[in-house]
Amino acid sequence: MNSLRVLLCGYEMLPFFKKGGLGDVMGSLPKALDIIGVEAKAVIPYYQDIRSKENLKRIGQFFIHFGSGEEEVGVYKTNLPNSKVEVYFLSNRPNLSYINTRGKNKKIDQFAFFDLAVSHFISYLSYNEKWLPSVIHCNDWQTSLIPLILKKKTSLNIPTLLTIHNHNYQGIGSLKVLDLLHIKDEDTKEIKRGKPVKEINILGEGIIHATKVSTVSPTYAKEITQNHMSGQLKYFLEKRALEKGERDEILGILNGIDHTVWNPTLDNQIFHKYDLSTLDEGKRNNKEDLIRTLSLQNKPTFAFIGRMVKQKGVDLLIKAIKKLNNNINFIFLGTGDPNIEKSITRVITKSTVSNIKAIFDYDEDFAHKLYVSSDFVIIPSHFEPCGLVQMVAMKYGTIPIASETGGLKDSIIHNKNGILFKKNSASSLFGAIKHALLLYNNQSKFRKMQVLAMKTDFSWDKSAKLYKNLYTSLVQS
Ligand code: NHF
Repeated sequence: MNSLRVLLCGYEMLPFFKKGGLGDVMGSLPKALDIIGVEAKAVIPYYQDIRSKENLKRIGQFFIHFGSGEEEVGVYKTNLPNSKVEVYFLSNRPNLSYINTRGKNKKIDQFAFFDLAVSHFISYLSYNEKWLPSVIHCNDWQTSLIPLILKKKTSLNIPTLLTIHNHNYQGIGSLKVLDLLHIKDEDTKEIKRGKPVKEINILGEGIIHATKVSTVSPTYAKEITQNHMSGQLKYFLEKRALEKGERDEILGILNGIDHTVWNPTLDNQIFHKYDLSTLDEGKRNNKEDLIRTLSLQNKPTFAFIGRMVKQKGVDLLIKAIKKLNNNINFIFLGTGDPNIEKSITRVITKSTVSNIKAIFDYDEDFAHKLYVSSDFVIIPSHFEPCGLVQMVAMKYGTIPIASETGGLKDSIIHNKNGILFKKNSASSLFGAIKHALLLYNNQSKFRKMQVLAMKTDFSWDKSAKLYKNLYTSLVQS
């Protein structure tokens, strides 16, 4: 076993279970790693949602000591579709069937359970599947206790990489979770680090204990480490920097997208397939079908596709839309915070602007149709670690209009393959929409931008190689 062997751990993974962008990454990065010779496997919880869709084979079980009892963890396995990548699912009815929504501590306890289970699963893998990972790749707070548990509760000495996909979700809650894990007093002291703390910050513990920390774009890496965007994480980032020294920077590796899923020449979910040579016709036909489906007229069409949470900047968009006239179509697709949904509904009912539609649903099929049929997608995020919407849109020749932040800044070249505007500024967004309309009216310039957008390479090729280099450096250090 000389090759690089990486176990990716996460709480979501396409096509099995998806809540957000991490699901896309978990579903596509392992395949890209496999292609360049990294042996990648993944492990996620076996939720009831997955159980009811996939009839997976149980291959074994093991026991863990959690709280006051011995808990059985079932192991299931299948392949990531169209690849050799093996995906393992850990089951435990009380703790891993659903994502707990009743109180933050419940969720923390259940992912502490998952992290403890993963830490034991590594020995299971080695013994039963004859495969011992050389690197454990954790993702977001839900798997951020793994580095601490490996150090405190096992004799395994395997380097860990923690990738932060969104610093806003940190897993903050009662220190009692340490009792469930049987992590002793002396370690609790370590967590308190000489100051009184009432709560544990799980992402913070991951930052302290992981061998290496990365995030999903170079600009976001700078934003969270230098530009005071990290909020409560600041303490942990500074602590790590102090302990590890300057050479241990938080690395930003831009995500890629799966071009077998997001591709106008292959996509069975869009009305009409097309490529660069049939771009005009393809876009026109798709747009005609969309506007017919939604009873709209043929006007420049803008879309917002994404979770309706504060981060995504719908507030800015609403301010800008209120100033626009009737000469555009606007379609919102996504679900989330009911207050944000209500604010959109209010604009639709009160505004003089017709031609605004909202579909408050997580509808992957309709998302494909909307990406392909719109002229522009707007991504007004207050911050965006990487962002996948702009990459997908560009692949379909749909022009992104995005805040100049995080991965949006790293993937869009202003006025070449998209339009950037000043983050957190509704007036700058309004200016960008005006600019987009001028561009739309100059069809040759607009087409040139569409072609450049479609030609931009957002495949995983480059980034998978960067991960490979990073894993190699961890194994060698
Ligand atoms: O692309 C996957 C995704 C990011 O910006 C996105 C986000 C959540 O906020 O890395 O994670």
